[in-house]
Amino acid sequence: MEARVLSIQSHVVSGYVGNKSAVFPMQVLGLDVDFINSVQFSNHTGYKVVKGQILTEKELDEIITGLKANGLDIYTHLLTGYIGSKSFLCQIINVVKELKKKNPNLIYVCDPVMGDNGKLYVPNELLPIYRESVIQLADIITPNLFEAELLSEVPIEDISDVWKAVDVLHNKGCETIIISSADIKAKPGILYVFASRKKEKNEKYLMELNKYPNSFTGTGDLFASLMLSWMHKTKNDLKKSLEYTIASLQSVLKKTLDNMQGKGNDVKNKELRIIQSKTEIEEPKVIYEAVIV
Ligand code: PLP
Ligand code: PXL
Repeated sequence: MEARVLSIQSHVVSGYVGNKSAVFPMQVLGLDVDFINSVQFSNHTGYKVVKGQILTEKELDEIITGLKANGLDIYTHLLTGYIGSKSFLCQIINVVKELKKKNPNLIYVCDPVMGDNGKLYVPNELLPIYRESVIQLADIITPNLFEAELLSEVPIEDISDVWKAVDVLHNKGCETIIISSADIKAKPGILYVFASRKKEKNEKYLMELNKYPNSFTGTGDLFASLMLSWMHKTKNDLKKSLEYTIASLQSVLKKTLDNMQGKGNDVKNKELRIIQSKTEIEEPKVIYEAVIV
């Protein structure tokens, strides 16, 4: 079946986060993507000035009402990322429920963006909503380590804690959990990817990557969109999807780093080179294997 994706994320006029990071890879991989821009900002929030507009929950509802009125609200996938307010998140919950009513097989891929490295960057009040309402509706979630800790309420120190947190999240009703870039204290310089799918049986994978000496903005958004695309294209082969996703992601990071050479660490030089990586997105060359746990 053909994929019809609805992606509700940020738009930035300049640079690559949110929909700007997620939409092109999905389109290049052949998915038909409709996108709603939850904000329209000049640039991402890591720059010294940010200007623009925020879509309200009422405006989101209006757009969905228009789609519905024309019978355009039939999607195979919904993708959401950074959401900045409680009222918008509650409206997203309504959208998920309505789209799932229209297509009971709809796959909801949720990146529960809340913070990183111990720091929350959304209002506190979003946490219980993600924990008690959103995770239950999501088919695939892609939290980072900090978000997995917040959602599961399991403190994470080592790898066995990660699997405990993953089990808590499965028990809340989410089938597939992917922790996209985990920096475990005991293993500096290594970045882990954890993935677990619980259906009739439980499938678990671990990837060990060498960490790039820099951090970039928009990688989480790119990760989720690549995972969605590859799960569709491989007919839900979790292992292959992880390997292809990481291969493309690392190619984008390498191109981005190469482009920074001699230009300095200025925030605008760190924008992901997604367009320039079109070939590597279409034909990922697998280097890291996902190992069965
Ligand atoms: N950096 C590297 C080197 C990665 O391989 C990955 C993905 O696994 C990421 C970053 C993704 O980071 P995040 O999901 O925290 O944006
Ligand atoms: O990558 C997440 C993200 C989404 N939306 C906006 C952002 C960022 C990260 O900085 O600024 C507006």
